Amino acid sequence: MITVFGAPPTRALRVLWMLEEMNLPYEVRRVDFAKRFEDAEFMAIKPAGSVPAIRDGDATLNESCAILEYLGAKYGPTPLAPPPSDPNYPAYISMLHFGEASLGAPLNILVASRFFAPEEHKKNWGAEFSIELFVRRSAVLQERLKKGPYIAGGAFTAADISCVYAIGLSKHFGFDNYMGIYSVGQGVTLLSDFVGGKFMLPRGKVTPYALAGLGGGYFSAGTGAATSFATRYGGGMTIPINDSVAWRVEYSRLNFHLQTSPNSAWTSGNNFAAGIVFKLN
Ligand SMILES: N[C@@H](CCC(=O)N[C@@H](CS)C(=O)NCC(=O)O)C(=O)O
Repeated sequence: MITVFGAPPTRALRVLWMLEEMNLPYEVRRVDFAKRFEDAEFMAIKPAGSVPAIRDGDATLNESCAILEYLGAKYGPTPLAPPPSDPNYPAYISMLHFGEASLGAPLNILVASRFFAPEEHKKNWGAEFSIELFVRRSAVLQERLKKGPYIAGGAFTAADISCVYAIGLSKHFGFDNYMGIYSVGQGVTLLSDFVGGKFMLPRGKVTPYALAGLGGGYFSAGTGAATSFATRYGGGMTIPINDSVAWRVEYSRLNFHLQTSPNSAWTSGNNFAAGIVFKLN
């Protein structure tokens, strides 16, 4: 029995997808990401501390795309892993590795910078460059798909699994627009609009997310009006009811560049929202 260390939405998804396609028996050994360095069994297999890894009898392997190659070679033949004699083999083997080495790997720098780095390091040059790399390199996929229905020719292969995961990783980054009209008391009305980024990490049926955005606020009172620059950050969770309707709860902190006291040029507020969202397909 093959044991897979790690679970979706990590790169373990590539391995599980291949195992399912090949109809091979396996078990998933979850790795608690926050405590992985204390997980002796996992660290013995993957001293680098990243997922996925597999144990297959006495063999242990890591690197998601190497695992795909191993499964095809060991448990094939399978159309998912064409042999060197196949005319599509050169495209297959290069795109299998392209999906991680060229597409997936640079995104790790972006994820770490945007979500774990201290505030002053979030928009570092390296993180911005990794977006540029990803966009430029993903054009290779378009070229491949102009030539055939799949990444490496006429049939679905492990190269598709590899590249689709990388594209899916970029989908965790979304666009967020947030508009609101509020009565803030003492005859003041606030009209605000924020645009920004969103990082979504699906966990089973629930999708928690973090968000950050920039925007503007327009305050109007009986006596006059003021426009101000504003920032917004926070997080929330979406829980689907069906394919097009979901519950959403969200908290965000709004900061307006507006002097309301002699000591501060900023004024802030907390925003809690709960409701139903509709998806238009
Ligand atoms: N090239 C490796 C990358 C593995 C990787 O970066 N995994 C992520 C999760 S999808 C991870 O564990 N990151 C945390 C770390 O490296 O410490 C592979 O394809 O297996």
